Amino acid sequence: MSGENPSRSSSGEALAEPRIETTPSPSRSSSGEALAEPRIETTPSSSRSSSGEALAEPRIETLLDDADRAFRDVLDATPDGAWFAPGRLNLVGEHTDYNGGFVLPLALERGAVACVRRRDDDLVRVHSTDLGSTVQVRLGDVGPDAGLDWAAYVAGVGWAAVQRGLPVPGIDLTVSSNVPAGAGLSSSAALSCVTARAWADLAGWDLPDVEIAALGRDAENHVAGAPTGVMDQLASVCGRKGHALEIDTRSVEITWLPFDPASAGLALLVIDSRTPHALVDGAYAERRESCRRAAAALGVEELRDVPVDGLEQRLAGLPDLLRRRARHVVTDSDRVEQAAALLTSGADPRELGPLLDASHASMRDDFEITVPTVDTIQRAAVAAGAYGARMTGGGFGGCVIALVDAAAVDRVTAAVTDAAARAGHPTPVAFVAEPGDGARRLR
Ligand code: GAF
Repeated sequence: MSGENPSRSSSGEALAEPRIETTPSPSRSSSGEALAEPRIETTPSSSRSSSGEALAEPRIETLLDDADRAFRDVLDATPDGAWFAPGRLNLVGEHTDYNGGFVLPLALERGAVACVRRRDDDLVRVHSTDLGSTVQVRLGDVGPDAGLDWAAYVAGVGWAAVQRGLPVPGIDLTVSSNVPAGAGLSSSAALSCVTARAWADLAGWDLPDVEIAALGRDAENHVAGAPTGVMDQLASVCGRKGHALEIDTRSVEITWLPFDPASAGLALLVIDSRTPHALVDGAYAERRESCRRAAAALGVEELRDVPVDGLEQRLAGLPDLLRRRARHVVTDSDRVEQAAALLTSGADPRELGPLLDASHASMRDDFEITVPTVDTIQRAAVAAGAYGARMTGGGFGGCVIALVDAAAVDRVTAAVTDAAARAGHPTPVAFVAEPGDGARRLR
């Protein structure tokens, strides 16, 4: 794509900006995984088909090799370093983060690896090995409506830093990710946060982690046009191995709570329905607007301010749609507090199960963000013995998480695969998640 206003780089080279070149990579899916069906992965580092055949899944080292090779081959340069930022998985508390409520996400061990070099001009050159796409833009041309496509999540971080008055050098960046896109696992936060972490390190911005996350969120909200809340980027930057993060999204206070399903003989199974969603679609923004209208009608600043006690009575005067939207937000935020109390008390994590089921029902019936593919998987997982299961993420597709006995992973995976096939849905892909660390420099 060529813009109408050709400009010049500091080296005098003529640039038509932004410039987006896309070369299809036929052997890889958008998540970078080898395409082979059915894909049933039972551990984060190795995958298994339903017939037991091991399937290749790119590991961090492979992502690093890919990004490093592209840096030399496509950008014809040598990186200053390499960084990683994870995708996130939300245990409970959906669509509560833009209502000032509570969320309980964890950082995944999957994520985006970026090789990055600081430039001494104002050019931003980025390449995605997964998409086979290269984008080149001058910092001064980055902003809302810049038409940067996926590269808005990278270049937008520079724009967000400029808004804060930070000194912003240009960068070269190549990225490779193993977070499936549109699966509700925040592939976008992994991209914006790996960029923010790397840019901050190379430019010497001395910012606390929550500010690094805010740079990523501003890139997403203002340049990519995805009206997200604060959860995904905070989880990606502030995640800790073996912990879930209880986040008060109003104060942005984070409490790290030990969460280690494996030590209790459990597994957190993530089942991708392979029905992708897109946050820039109107439905997410529509839910935000409904919540704002419900809060206004209730005379509160945010739905966070509505107590869960006596909820039905408090909401009784609202039109049915707003009543159900508000009920979901208030009860799901309360489920986060209940889940956090369980984890804090050291209770058996199996006790989280009913909260997961209740959250799914609330998303399905009140917030209306589930779709038949995820409902089928959620039901099948519970019927096959999961302690609880729910869709995770923004909704309208994506992944279901199920808390299962470690020994039941294969059985539950087979049951959801079978249920999806019988309903004529895409073959799901499953893997076991463990809470990992947040964004960091790799070398
Ligand atoms: C998406 C958004 F990016 C988050 O901010 C959050 O609202 C989530 O959907 C729903 O809980 O991931």
